[in-house]
Parts: sequence; structure tokens; C-alpha cells
Amino acid sequence: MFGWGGRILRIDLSSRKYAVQSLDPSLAMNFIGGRGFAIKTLWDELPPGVDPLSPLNKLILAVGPLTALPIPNSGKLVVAAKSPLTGGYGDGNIGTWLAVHMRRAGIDMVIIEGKAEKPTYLYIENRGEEIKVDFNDASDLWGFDTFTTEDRLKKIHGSDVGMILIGPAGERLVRFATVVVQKGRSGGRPGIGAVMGSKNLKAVVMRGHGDIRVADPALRKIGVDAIVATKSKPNYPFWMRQGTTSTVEWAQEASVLPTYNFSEGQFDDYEKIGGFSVEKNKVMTRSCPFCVMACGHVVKDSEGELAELDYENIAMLGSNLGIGDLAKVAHLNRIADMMGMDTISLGNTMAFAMEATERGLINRTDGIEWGDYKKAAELAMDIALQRTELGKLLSNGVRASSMRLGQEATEFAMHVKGLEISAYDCHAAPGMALAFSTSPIGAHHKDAWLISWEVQRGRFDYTREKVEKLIEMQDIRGGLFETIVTCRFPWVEVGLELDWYFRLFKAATGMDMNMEILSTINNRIYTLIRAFWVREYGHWDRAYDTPPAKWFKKPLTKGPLKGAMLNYDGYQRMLSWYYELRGWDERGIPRKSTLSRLGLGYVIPQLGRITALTE
Ligand code: PTT
Repeated sequence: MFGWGGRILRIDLSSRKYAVQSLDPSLAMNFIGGRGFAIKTLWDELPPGVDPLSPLNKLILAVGPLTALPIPNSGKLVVAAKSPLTGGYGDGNIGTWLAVHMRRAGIDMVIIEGKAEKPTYLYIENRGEEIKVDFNDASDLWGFDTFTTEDRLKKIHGSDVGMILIGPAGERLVRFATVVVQKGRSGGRPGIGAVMGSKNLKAVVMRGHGDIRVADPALRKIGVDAIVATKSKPNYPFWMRQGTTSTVEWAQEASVLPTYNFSEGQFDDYEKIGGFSVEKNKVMTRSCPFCVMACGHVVKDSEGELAELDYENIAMLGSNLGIGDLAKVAHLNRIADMMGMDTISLGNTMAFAMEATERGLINRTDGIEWGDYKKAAELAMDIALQRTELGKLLSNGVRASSMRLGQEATEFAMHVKGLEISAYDCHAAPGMALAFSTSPIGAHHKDAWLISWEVQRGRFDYTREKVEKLIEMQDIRGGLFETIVTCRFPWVEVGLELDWYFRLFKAATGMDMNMEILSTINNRIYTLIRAFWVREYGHWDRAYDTPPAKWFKKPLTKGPLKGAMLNYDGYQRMLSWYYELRGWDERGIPRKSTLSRLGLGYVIPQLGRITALTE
């Protein structure tokens, strides 16, 4: 089989044993790779209702058939597990040399199970067909931040290895701890770093040797042509100047820049933290392996140290907290990277604490005021290290924190399914609100960035057309980029045509790919992920697919869209269309007929035990 390495590496940390298994070709045909492999494995292998922080949870590292090939931006890896933040399916897509080394070693997926007796890091290397895994003592690394840990591991194993690792937040089971590498690549928003921490696993380091076999040697030429095409796109030069950070100015103009815990869509000091400010202060850029569109813009933070910024980080740690100073925002970003925490969730939880303080739900001495940067920096460290009661509380994320503070707090806890919302205010964007609410991991924008299309096409409409567009986007982002496992930026940011990916897929695997195939595969993946959520929650409710009360009840008070808020009935109408188009019933549970049609008949007995399934 061309395109895939054909091997799965299974590692048991409890017994310190490992085994190499053959990749089942039907897994590749039906699920392609990356997220598809992850959900199939988690569905098949996790005991239903398992505690995500127990040894029974599994950490999945999965590449896809286009990962690490000589094509635009291919150095990506899917990291997945049952999420300790949401209790459902969780994944992230991180740029790392580990992805490249997995491909060189002919490994499509690593499944890590059990729990090491003491802090451990894995060193994996292949010699031809043989794969060797060393279980190394990580006691000396435990407690160190991600930057120091990376430097130390490189000193031991050489700077050309691939790795992912966790910081103190992952070790201390912060529910939104991520895996980090390259001093600014961070992945696995739904607490994949905490899953590593719960397994006493500090890092996975790999060196792979070998060639990646493809069906057609013409792939190299198509790949180079695709790189040239990417670089020739009209907005490529501007992208290289500002990357995602130019979204600050766009979001301000469109009134969607999250401000004061998603209460407003505009921020008075937006220019100070915008793309032009980043451009002016930039000292270098950083990127993932094989990237031609470096998106990590590095500036000096308020302490004079280097910190990498993206739009999400700026908005969530800047305007959403009322902080209008780029160097200060960069410092908060640096803390998150070093501790190994997700910036989006960190910004959300701190904004939640600010609003709770304002409303008197947290007393002012313990709490934090809008824009208080000094306290925000202390609080960020406190969340990572859990030194105070407030730090401990917030380390569980906004859903759990709000439930402790009472009903009023749940109305301004900005999450869907427990995952904190990423950086787009949806008071006047029902389509984007639906995108957040139907994202397979909780409120992340990665599966559908509908907002710019929606702003252009009529943001106050609640139409079926919007839902159809959302599904198309989810099928491309989820079905293609999360399964072939390459970066979506060439397509979404500079407009590299999808056809390039279909041609590359054919050259790598010998198999056809088009929108129709893609849509079936993504429907299969989305439906299996939905079945997983229903199984793990033990029931389902439309409320889980509905955004927070604030956007329905508390209108924008400033700017050109003053007075705007979401309409509940209109939103629910769109949600019903969404379910219908996915083949799920009115409760959001996959229909029996859909499961059978997608080849997921094996799901029916388990789901049927939880609830009566609709035909
Ligand atoms: C992603 C999420 C994002 S999405 C951002 S900024 W973005 C935040 N970045 C963080 C960071 O930095 N430090 C930190 N401590 N936490 C952070 N949390 C946030 O994490 C990222 C790029 C980006 S930058 C995006 S959109 C694209 N995402 C892709 C994706 O999801 N799939 C895909 N096939 N291609 C993608 N390409 C782009 O990659 P998560 P990364 Mg990330 C400092 O992982 O869990 O999905 O969270 O992985 O290597 O940093 O690449 O404006």
C-alpha cells in the first residue's frame, strides 16, 4: 500500500512493553489517517465512560498520507485522546519534526497506553524494519518548563530529533494543558498535555530512518509546483509580513474581536496589538517543518524575552482581558508556552475570573480586574502551578469553574461542551456560533472558519444556505486536512486550490480523491465522533450544541452593531438543519440508517444501549 507506512506502534507505559502492528488497509481506506485513525482507535479501544486521566485513556499520535512529503506545509501531527477538559473526543494538530520522523520510520500511528511508574520519556528509533523504544527516566526533567526541557532533550539526543513534550501545567493536570515543541508550537487544546501528565510521560522523542514510499514519483514535481503556486498567490507577500495577526484589524472592523470576556466585538486599543504593531515589533518568524508560510511571529515581551504570537493568542490574552499592550500580551503568551497551557483557554478562564470579580462572585482581594496585566501574569503562573484556591479552580477550565460559582456564572462561561471558545465574538454571527457549537472537539474554529464568509454574505440571516456552507467547510478542514495531516494554511489563507491536494493524494496513494469522497469520509468521522460523545456522556441534549447564554441575552453595547445579539429560535432552526444534513436525529444523535450507510453498523449496539436510536 503506497502512501502509508503500514505500521502502528503500540506502547504500554505500565508494563514498559511495546509492539509493532500492521495497519489494517480498511482503516486507511475508510478513515485515511490523523483524526480518522484517532477516533476509530478511541471508539474501539476505550472502555466506555473511562476517566480521561486514568491509565486506561490512550494517547494517539497520528500522521496521514501527505505528512512530511515535499509539498507545502506538511510537517504536522494529530495528537488525540479522550479529553479531560470536555469529557468527549479531543484532538489538536501540531507542527513538529516528530511527524517527519514517524513517517521516516514507517509509522502511521503511535498508541500510548497505561501509566509509567515514575516520570518517563520515550526515545524511539528504527533501524530498517526494526523499531526500538527506550523508556527513559525523566525525573531530572520533571518540573522543568517546555523550553528548558526541549533544550535538554536536544543536548542528549541531538538537535535533529523530533519530539513533543509537556510543561509543568501538563504535569499538574491543568485541564487545558497542551503539548508543546519548538518554543511556541502548541497543540491539543482539549488537555492532551494533561493526558500525558497523567501517564507520567514528559516527552516522546523520535529519530526515524527511511524513505516515504509514494505511488507516483511525479509527486515531487507536483509538490514543487504546489509550493510555487502557493508563493505566487497575490496575498502571499502580505501574509508573510503579518500572518494570522492581521486578523486583529479585520475582526475590529467586523465587530467580532473578543473583548471583555466576549461581551463586545470591538476594543479601543486594538491598533496597539494588531498586525501592523506585530509587523513593526517582529524580530523573527518561526515555523513548522517544511513550511513555506511561517505563521509564528516572534516579538520581544515586556521582560525583553522572545515570544511567539498568533491572532488567537493576541485576542484572547489581549482584547478579551482588556490588555492593549503588545509586549504584555506577548509575555502572557510566553508564560503559556513555557508552562504548556493553551492560550485560548487561558485567556478565557482569566476573562471569566475578571467578569466574576466585577459581578462580585469572586471577592476583589482574591479576584482580578479588567486589564490588570501584573495580576494576570501572576494568575497565569498560578493556574499552571495551582498555588492558590483561585488558580486551582481555574485550572479546571471555565465550565467546571462556573459550575462551582453557581447559575449566574454559567451564563458567562464562554465554552461549548467544555472547550473554551476561540477568538471570534458571535453576537452577530449565528453561522460561526453554529460552527463553534458543532465542532467535533468543542468550541474551536479549526473545523470551520465560517465567519468571514458570513460577514460578507449576511450576518443576521439564519439560513439553510449557511448550514450547507458550514458542512462544506467542515468536510474540507476536518475531512481533508485533519486526515491527510498537512497544514490548511496554503488553502485557507492564500487560496491554494483544493485540486492540488487531490492530485497530491493520488500521487501519494494511487487513489482518487474528490469532494464527494471527502464528504463521505468526513461524515463517517464526524458521526463516529458524535457517537463517542454520546457514549461518553451517557446521553445527549441539544444544549450541548448551543453556544453560551451571554450571546443570546446580553447584546453588544458599543460600536456599529450596538444592540446585536443571537436569536435563540433562529439558532435552533439552523441546528435542526445541521442535524438533518448530517443524518442525525432531532436530539443530535446519529440515526441507525446513517450509521449503516457510513459503514458504522458496529456502533449501533453500544449506542442502542444508551438510548433508543431513530431509524
Ligand atoms: C490550535 C490553537 C491555535 S489555532 C492557536 S493560534 W491559530 C493558539 N496557539 C497557541 C500558542 O501559540 N501557544 C500556546 N501556549 N497555546 C496556543 N493555543 C492555540 O492553539 C498552529 C497553526 C495555526 S496557529 C493554525 S490556526 C492552524 N491550525 C491548523 C489545524 O488545526 N489543522 C491543520 N491541518 N492545519 C493547521 N494549520 C495552522 O497551524 P491545536 P501549531 Mg496548534 C504560540 O494545535 O490544538 O489545534 O490548537 O499547532 O503547530 O501551533 O500550529 O491562529
